[in-house]
Amino acid sequence: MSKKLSIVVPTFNEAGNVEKLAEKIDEALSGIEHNIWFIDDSNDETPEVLKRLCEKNPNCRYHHREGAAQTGLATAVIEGFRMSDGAFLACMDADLQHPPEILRPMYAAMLSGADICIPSRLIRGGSDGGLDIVRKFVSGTARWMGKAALSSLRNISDPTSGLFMFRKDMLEGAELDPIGWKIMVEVLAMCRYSLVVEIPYEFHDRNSGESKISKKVTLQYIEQLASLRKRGLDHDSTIVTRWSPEFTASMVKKYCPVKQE
Ligand SMILES: Nc1nc2c(ncn2[C@@H]2O[C@H](COP(=O)(O)OP(=O)(O)O)[C@@H](O)[C@H]2O)c(=O)[nH]1
Ligand SMILES: [Mg+2]
Repeated sequence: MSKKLSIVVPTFNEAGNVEKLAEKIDEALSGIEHNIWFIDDSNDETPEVLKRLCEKNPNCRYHHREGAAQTGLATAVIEGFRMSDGAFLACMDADLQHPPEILRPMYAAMLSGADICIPSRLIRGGSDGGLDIVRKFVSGTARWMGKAALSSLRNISDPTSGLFMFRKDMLEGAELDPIGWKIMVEVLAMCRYSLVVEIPYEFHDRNSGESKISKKVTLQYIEQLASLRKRGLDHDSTIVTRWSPEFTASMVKKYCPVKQE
């Protein structure tokens, strides 16, 4: 069975980040078969930067879409999931707020039998240090609302982030139709799975450029939750396991140790 990993990265005006991100992902996943799919809605020079990057890095692919800018994050990620060829799929932001080094421990969780691996800022060993007080408040409220609305989010410590990895075959038969940005919420509510593994990670400041979050995105999230209360599957029997930093390190050693050259 293939163990290939595809990382889907949505981009909107991330020219200053994509090359560094690709380099760090390749470094983090040395020895692991992987590719990186940039799904781009930019209206700046990002497509040219991506074109050059893909010409020199055989692990990189990009798909540029016209006319979806700033409304297209979730559709971009879904398009990337469908296009990519990995047996395991990950979603990661382009701005290096999600540290690429976390991909190897996430991959170890998948090889150990997880259906989904969700890194968390909110368990021992994690940190949301990159957020200012307003974003902390908004993010805390979004989590609370999600858990109140959906059984699939109830036992997940950090359900509203955009960083996760899962088995591609979970998409078969799943009707994903997200409004707005919260693609992981959609996957958690609409796919079938039984084991979720959480591992700790440290959230960082944006490397370059600006956040594109807006009030509209917040309103779309509320709309999405209301819709998922009707459409979402029941997940009361899902098992959620939390790995400590020490256990995570031991699982990396066991399943995908870094080979010394
Ligand atoms: N393809 C695509 N990507 C987007 C869009 N909006 C945001 N992104 C990307 O989604 C990720 C998260 O966006 P960001 O602005 O960093 O949000 P924040 O981290 O919540 O402040 C980044 O990689 C963005 O480039 C969009 O409309 N289309
Ligand atoms: Mg960001």
